[in-house]
Amino acid sequence: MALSDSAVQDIAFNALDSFRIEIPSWGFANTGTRFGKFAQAAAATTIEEKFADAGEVNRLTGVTPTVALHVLWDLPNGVKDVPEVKALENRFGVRSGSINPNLFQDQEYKYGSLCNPSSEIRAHALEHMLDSIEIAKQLGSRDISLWMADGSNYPGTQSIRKRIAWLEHALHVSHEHLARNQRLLVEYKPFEPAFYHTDIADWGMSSHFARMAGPQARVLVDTGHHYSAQNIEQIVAWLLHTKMLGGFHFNDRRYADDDLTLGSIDPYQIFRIFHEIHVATDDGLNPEIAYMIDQSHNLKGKMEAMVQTVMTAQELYLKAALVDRKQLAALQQTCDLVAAEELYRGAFWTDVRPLVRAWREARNLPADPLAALKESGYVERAAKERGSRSLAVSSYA
Ligand code: PSV
Ligand code: MN
Repeated sequence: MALSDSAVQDIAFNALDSFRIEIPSWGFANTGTRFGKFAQAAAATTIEEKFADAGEVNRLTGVTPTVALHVLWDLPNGVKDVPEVKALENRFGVRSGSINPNLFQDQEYKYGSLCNPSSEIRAHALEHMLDSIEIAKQLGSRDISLWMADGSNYPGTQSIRKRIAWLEHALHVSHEHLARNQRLLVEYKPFEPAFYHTDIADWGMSSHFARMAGPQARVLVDTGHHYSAQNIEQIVAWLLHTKMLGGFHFNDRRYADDDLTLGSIDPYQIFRIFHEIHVATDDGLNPEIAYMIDQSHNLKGKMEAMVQTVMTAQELYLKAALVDRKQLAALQQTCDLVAAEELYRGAFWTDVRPLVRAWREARNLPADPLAALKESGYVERAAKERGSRSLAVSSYA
């Protein structure tokens, strides 16, 4: 039996009320590929401008109350920068979200950070982890989100097992410094910048390191960090089952870690991930999941791309919420394959945009955030104010 319109609206409003997604400070700054950068006049050049942009995205969408910070890019002086960040939080109405240590850009990390064969370099990297945890504490941030570039490029040039042990140790020590409400999220990536072996290459390795670190550590799934054919929702189901799922970095990819807009290549993939989470929630697993965007756009306008991504995430989250999960479970039980698949696919093909629009109107938000961004003239104003700096900037931060 099909659900009534008001039942569908209830499901939709509940789902959208519960969905929040974090935006990355680095998504507002000029970035590029290793072949070059195309600077944008409206790109943020300071932490203040990044907070201004994040605040504007939150004003338009109402669902991005936190901004992920990258320590060296956003707090180059470490804890000393905390008061400035706090002032920006108050001024622009968005809080600091996950704190991302940066263990990949210093020259000394050429052969690794927490997995470097040099004990001094490992100690220095660990110190940065502890500083990042302290920054998170002072900012009231729950999550310290770790991604490392560590790995090697040629067979036989590093001891893979020694590096495992060094990393186990470093993460365990880091975990000991967490406050009780804090978490350590361990992100994996199969390759890039290392092209032979990466020290945390997949979800199994991340799960292992998180377990060795301690009970407040979890796995972070970046949707761009998988080989092409990998079944990401199965990984998510496993992480839910083993209670190790901590968060996501959302983006889309066609080939590797392409940083394309979420859902631009394979929206069905994200729908399937969200479905696993809705089922696990029904089953009482109560996963604590940090949804975050990890995209930095080179060609699209940064503000437009961020708003578009948030809207896409809401649409896909809602589509997955519309699956009649009771009926689906019955069809799975009787192995009614075609009916089960049609039910599942049917939710995916539902045009949920009118529902999201109705929800925004009911919550006093702009019905069409992209149109509202355009009408506001925010990007043009930013381009005028920032142009002389942003067009001269050629660094990532
Ligand atoms: C690495 O590719 C990554 O996904 C990590 O999350 C970094 O923090 C982020 O990208 C930097 O852009
Ligand atoms: Mn990431």
